[in-house]
Amino acid sequence: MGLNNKNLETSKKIIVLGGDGFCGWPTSLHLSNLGHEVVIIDNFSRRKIDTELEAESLTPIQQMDTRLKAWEEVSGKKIGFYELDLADDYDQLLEVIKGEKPDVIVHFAEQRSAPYSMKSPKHKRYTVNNNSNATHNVLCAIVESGQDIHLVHLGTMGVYGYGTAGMKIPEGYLDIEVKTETGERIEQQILYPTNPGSIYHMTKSQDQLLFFYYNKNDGMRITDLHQGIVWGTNTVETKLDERLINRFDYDGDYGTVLNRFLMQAAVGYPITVHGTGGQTRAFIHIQDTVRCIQLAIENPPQREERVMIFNQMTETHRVQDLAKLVSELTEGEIAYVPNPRKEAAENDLHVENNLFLSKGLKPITLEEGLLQEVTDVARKYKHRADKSKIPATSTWTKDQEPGIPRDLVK
Ligand code: USQ
Repeated sequence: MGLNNKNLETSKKIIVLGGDGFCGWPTSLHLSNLGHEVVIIDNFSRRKIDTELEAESLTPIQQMDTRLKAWEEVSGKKIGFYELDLADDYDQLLEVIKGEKPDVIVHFAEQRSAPYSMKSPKHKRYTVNNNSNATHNVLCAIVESGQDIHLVHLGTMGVYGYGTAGMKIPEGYLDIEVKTETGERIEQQILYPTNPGSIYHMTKSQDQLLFFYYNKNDGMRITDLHQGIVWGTNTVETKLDERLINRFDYDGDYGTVLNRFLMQAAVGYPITVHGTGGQTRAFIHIQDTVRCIQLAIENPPQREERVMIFNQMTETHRVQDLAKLVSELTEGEIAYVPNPRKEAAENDLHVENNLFLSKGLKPITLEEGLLQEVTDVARKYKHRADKSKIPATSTWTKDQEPGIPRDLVK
């Protein structure tokens, strides 16, 4: 699979909010390659946070102008771009929606790191202000524009918490039975109760309520994707040209667990398991992320239909098993470090993901050789790594210790 020169008969105008980020950029390329007309809105907040943290993507990502020029050269397709802060620039956002008249808006534009959201009161407040205002402004502007736009939002598996009473986590809605005063039993479906584990996850839980309200009040068509932890870095489109390369975060705030383990092994740093490593989480490869967004766009809810919720994950793994897998693949050494987070030391996780499978998703799993590909990318760019940025130093409470390997504690 490579470049797609056909224009879809069902070509749509799609605005991608946060289209410069780790999921947003490859999604924008994928949708453009499919023949959709794509317009990105981004405020480069993620790049500004790189500067704040003095931690850069391991891969040399290019500036937006260069990215868009490269894509046009490679594919012959143009992607539009507006620099806007969605949390602040409401009037400009409304103007763009009125002018571009999108069929779909894909919303990635939120601060997405749990550790970053827990660093300090400033970071907590920034994450809440940014994420909640951005989501609300988008919803409000869609209603104000008077257009029938399908909103596809990137949510998180973390809204559910990671423990259940032995049941599979359903796709958004929980069947319940209530007993009335007369003893009658009535069945209902409610939004699965949220149990966020960080300020970041809390904002995504609050997003769910905003979607519920705007769907109920304005009949807005909304799909909320509860995504697991993304691993991998390349997609079909980002591999087409070095200038299209995607981000690879490895630092203690933005690096996610599997990519961190692969990168740590590649640069000769201990694989940092937080606590016992008994935490079980849901995972998805970045190539499946972009495919899921495509499937969500192709399968919109009807007007007046309730918010459609998909669990966007393909497999679950225990952190310690991932560490062992990476260690075997790379001969990397494992370090059990203090857990800087407040989370269950051990949990089981069973997740329903039939909706995407029924729409045609063929999951890419850890077995597919792509772990080696991530390792190769990490080795290729290891000269760009700053090892001092690897430990997770953001703690959930003041009395916790950072996740630094004991031998390396100064
Ligand atoms: N962990 C380690 N060692 C590390 C890094 C992490 O043991 O070096 C552990 C953490 O303590 C945690 C687990 O690995 O138990 C996952 O951590 P993570 O940083 O990979 O993922 P998380 O903070 O949950 O956040 C990421 C994305 C977020 C997304 C979420 C999906 O940054 O945007 O919403 O994954 S989910 O985890 O399903 O809620």
